Amino acid sequence: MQNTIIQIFKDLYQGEPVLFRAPGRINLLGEHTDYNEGFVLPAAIDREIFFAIRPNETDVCNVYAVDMKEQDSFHLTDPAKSELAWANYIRGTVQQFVKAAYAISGFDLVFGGNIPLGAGLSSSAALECGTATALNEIFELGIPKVSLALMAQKAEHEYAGVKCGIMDQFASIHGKHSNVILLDCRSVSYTYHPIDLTQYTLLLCNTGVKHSLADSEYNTRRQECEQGLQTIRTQYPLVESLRDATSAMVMTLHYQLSTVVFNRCMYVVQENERVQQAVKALANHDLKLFGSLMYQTHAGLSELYEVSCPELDLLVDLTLDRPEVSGSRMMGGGFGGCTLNLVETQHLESLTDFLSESYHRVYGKMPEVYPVKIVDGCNRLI
Ligand code: GAF
Repeated sequence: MQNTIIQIFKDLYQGEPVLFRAPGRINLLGEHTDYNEGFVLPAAIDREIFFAIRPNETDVCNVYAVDMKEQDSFHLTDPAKSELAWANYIRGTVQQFVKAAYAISGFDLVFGGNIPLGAGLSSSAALECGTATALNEIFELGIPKVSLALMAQKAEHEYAGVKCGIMDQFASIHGKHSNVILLDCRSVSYTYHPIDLTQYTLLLCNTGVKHSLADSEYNTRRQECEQGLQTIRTQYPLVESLRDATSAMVMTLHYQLSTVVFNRCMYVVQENERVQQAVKALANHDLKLFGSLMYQTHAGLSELYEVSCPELDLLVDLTLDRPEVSGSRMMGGGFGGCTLNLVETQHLESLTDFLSESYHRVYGKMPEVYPVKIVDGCNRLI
């Protein structure tokens, strides 16, 4: 893959590029908590995008997307959006550098990778973060990693219109081999926690669907949380975000919150508590407990937060009678994409067959199933 990207760069632009990689991410626990200033537990995975890049000493940025076989060119100072969805992640990122007056020039870039699109594995965050990391290095800007993640997040807000939290960009940049990241999304401070996967595999199972309401419902969930927060604050003024609320507080306000908003708030409060329990389970090498927290998260996302869908629910339900599965849940924003499963490695093959056949029987298509490994975040390769 890397060699193909470099060769295409040489064919298109001549000369020797510098090579970077940017990974996608999984999230083990802490879903829809990041924009509530809560806690998340993501990790970077061995599904990646490679970037061959070189400054071209003009003010034009030329980008070729190998997988799409599409080309985009834009002037550095032109803030316009492109008709090509993928191009906006790059344009949006470049604009963050321009707006902050960092000294960059135009560049030639070829990228391609193996992060499945629309699967909830943050291919867009990888595109933003890889671009940000590459610009930071080739123009020797010395921007700290946390700031790069925040710039990448802003690109997503402004050029994709999704008011995402910081989790995906943070994980792509800060990933660490064999570790999950406990990220406090309020202070953007973090600690690494090793996950002992000697006998287990993290298995993604892709429904192959992305329901069209995903982006609009995501923004609606943010508003509902904000609405709940305002009501909670009338009685508990010290609560700055849902991260500070407790189940008892939410219960007290049961009659002042609509059922929907009550459920959203309850889910977020409980999910933050689960993340804390999950970190303790990891420290105790207790992947059974960790897995049961994953199931609880799925139930919350499905019933209280209402961001699951029948395809995701089926894949999770299918694992319930399988003792080799410690935990299973939908992952990411919801309404499609993947489930994440914590599976005893020795039973991986039989489980994969079972899930694939059962899903096929109901939906008439095979889900894509991929075991993933936890790897380092964005870096320069050559
Ligand atoms: C998407 C968003 F981009 C993240 O910020 C996060 O909110 C996630 O959905 C849900 O946990 O991936």
